[in-house]
Amino acid sequence: MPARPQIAACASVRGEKGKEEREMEDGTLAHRSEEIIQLTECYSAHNYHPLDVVIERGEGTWVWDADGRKYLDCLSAYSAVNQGHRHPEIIAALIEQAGKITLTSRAFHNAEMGAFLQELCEICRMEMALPMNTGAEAVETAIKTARKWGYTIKGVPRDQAEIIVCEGNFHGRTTTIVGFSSEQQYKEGFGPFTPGFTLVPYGDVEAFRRAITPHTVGFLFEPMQGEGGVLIPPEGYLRETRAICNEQRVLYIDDEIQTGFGRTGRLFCCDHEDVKPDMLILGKALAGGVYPVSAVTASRDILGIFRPGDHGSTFGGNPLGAAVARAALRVIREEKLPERSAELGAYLKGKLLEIDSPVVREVRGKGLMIGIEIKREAGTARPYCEALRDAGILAKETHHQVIRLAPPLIITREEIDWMLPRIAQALSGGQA
Ligand code: IF1
Repeated sequence: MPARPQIAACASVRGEKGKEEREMEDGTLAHRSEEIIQLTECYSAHNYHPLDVVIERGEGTWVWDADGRKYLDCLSAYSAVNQGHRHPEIIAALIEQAGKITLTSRAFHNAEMGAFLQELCEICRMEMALPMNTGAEAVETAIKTARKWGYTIKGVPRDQAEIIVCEGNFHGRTTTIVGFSSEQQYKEGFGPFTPGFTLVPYGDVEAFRRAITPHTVGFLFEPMQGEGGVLIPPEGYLRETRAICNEQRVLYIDDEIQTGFGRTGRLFCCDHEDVKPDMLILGKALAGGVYPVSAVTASRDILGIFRPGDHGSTFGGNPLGAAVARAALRVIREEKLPERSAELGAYLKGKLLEIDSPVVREVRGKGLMIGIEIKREAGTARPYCEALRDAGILAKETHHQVIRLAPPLIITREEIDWMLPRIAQALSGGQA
């Protein structure tokens, strides 16, 4: 490669990492991927440590790398691509809307946003929605909503509002949100942080009850923790904390950015305990991984607290995102993705539990959000993810010990059957 000088310099700084050349099926060595990785690592801030695979194309459950190798995607871009890559109906909506108008700003109305929010509210059984773009922005929106609700409706004294959050939480990367993370690395070097958050252990109803004060305005939680390592709270936790929030007039703020839209085998994860949140925070699969669209949905007495000028976003509610999200919601409904996720997730988890592996500590999950926890004495999950990649399956480790399996919800039983022996081989302990 006639490398530009800066890239050559970066490559030498990078040293050993990423220099591997994997053999192609026809015996040739893969070079394009390596060149692209070098270029990327040279210019990109190193805020990630991706697996050494360059994805160039995707369709449905499958992706192809820059050297033509094919992989089954078991991450789905952290559950954003629940509908599968480039779902034809979603792409058609994108193209059709791109032929009309993409962005108006909220200084004017656009012809798509109203219908999008109506359809979203119907599917969420809510009355109002506030559209944003990324998950973190929607979480920030929920925090602002809970605080303003606390001051104007609940009567909390000015600037005294408290929000209870859980240890192991992941709600995004803004300074306010990382400020209440229990993960040191997410905060280290980024302070000072926003006050007003109280951490409690995840899954502990009594600890939650004890943390409530007259100034508590909200309980912000994930109904299953993804980044926390695919953690499921004890049965009854969602129901009991819901009841306490009702008693104490605390808003129950359910972050389903990752667990929403069928991922855990129900439309929303809180449906497993028949619980209805006060605020439901959505993102990722809301627009099928085709466009960043997020939203907070709630009742009129909660989202009704906003006045013009209180909050906003240049891109929030834009017509391109709205059209894409409408199609993405239609696909979830028409293809019964929550039902598929429940059925195929139960099948996959059942088969994974049958694998007799010396390195697996536990297999857990709901629907198609499954974690395989590797025993500490067998090392971290990373080399197993690398072995899976070499076998044609893309998964990413979380919290060092857990391999997360979260394929698109359109996955078929045949594709699961294709994966299973490969997963068994990677977990055989003989280091594939
Ligand atoms: C990254 C995890 C997944 C989320 C919940 C809000 C957000 C997320 C429950 C923020 C985002 C992502 C972001 C991604 C890694 C990822 C993740 F491993 F960190 F936990 F999905 F599993 N609430 N989750 O899961 O949404 O602003 O990113 O749109 O690379 O940081 P965002």
